[in-house]
Amino acid sequence: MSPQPLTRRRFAQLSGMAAGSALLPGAAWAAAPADVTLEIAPYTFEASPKHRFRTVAYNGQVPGPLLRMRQGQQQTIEVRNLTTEPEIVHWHGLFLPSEIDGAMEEGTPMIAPGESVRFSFKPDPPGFRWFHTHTFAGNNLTRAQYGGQHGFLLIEPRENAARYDREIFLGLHDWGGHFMGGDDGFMNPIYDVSTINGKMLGFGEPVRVKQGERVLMHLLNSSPTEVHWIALAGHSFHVIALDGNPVAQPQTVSMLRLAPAERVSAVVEMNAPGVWVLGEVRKHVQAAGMGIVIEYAGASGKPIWTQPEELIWNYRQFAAAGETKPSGDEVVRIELVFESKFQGHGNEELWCINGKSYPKTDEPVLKMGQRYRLVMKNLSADDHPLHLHRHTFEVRTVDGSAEMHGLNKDVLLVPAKTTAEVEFLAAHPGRTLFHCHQQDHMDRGFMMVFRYA
Ligand SMILES: [Cu+2]
Repeated sequence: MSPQPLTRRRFAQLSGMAAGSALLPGAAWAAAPADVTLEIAPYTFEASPKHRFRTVAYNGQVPGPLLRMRQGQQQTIEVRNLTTEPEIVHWHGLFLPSEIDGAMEEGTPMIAPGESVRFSFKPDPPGFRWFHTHTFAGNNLTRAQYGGQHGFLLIEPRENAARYDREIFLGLHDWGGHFMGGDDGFMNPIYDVSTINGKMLGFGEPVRVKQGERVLMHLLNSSPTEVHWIALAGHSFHVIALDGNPVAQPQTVSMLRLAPAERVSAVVEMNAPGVWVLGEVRKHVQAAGMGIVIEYAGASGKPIWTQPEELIWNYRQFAAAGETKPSGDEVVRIELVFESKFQGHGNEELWCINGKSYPKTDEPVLKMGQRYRLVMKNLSADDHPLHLHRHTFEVRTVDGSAEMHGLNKDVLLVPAKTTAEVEFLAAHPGRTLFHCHQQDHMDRGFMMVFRYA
């Protein structure tokens, strides 16, 4: 079978589909080179000489390649699946049509083993995004998010206002998961090894800095299930963006909390010469490897860690100052209650939204141009990182707080026994997945799809 060569005219037609985006079999595109090629293939990486993991990765590296795109500038991406299982790539935090966003539940086709696909899109919105697989893992704690398919994506704004001397990307991940029964009878994944950029503390290259530099750090938690707390001994973080979106009030904080899929962008002023540890605040997680050495030019010696006494994080401080009026009738409320159903001792629980587990969950219908408020009531005993695909939402209340505005995200951690409310504008027609970003929870039904009228 010989595919039709792709003419420029045909390319233009396809590119015009679905709001500037297209998906078609790779063979038809052989003539034009892609801007980005992602090869999904088995890969063995070394977190330390004693900790090697057989996984699946992008382009033979963990994390995958750092992709930089310019806002609104057409990108052609080729994805080759060299594994023996169907795969899919989700572009987390982008406003993409459902057919290429990268979720089966939205109708994105999976990429068959051995198949290549090409698609093109105009990346938006600007900021720190990422890409990752969106498959099902179930009881196999090496597949889907448990593996190595994740990478950084920076969409450069048309104008870049941030002032910094150096930009670094740090990815947090956990490996070697196995299920462990808790006191409550539930099974939860726990991990042997935790890494930053694929290495355990002391086994990767240090981040080399100079005194007086302003380093812009982009942190991503790509962990399948774990929330992480990060500090840099001797330094503080000036947080300028959450989930890639500039915050209304940048704040200087001593530590960061990142739920699965969350991102933090922070400027660190390098004003304390020495050799330091940037790592997980909780001792047992840092001992499992989650740390990286920050080394000033000319400094030497053993990396220094100072143990903070408590875990501190507060979303609200990044929202706009002053009082915010609660929304009125112009906003349509969608009430969502999260609960688990016990499946018997030694089993994982089944997760429900309004009493139903995916694929039986409701499919609320959104009206283009309407603003919606998701009222997320978490009745369960777990914290959940909730993610809305293809849209950015504004955080309005967390844990009974006063109404706020100016905090725009695509993932929000809703703690156990609390309610959080977020608002979004229905501006991107197409099936839209909403789910808990904890892999074991989404695999156990914690998902629903919004449709557009
Ligand atoms: Cu969850």
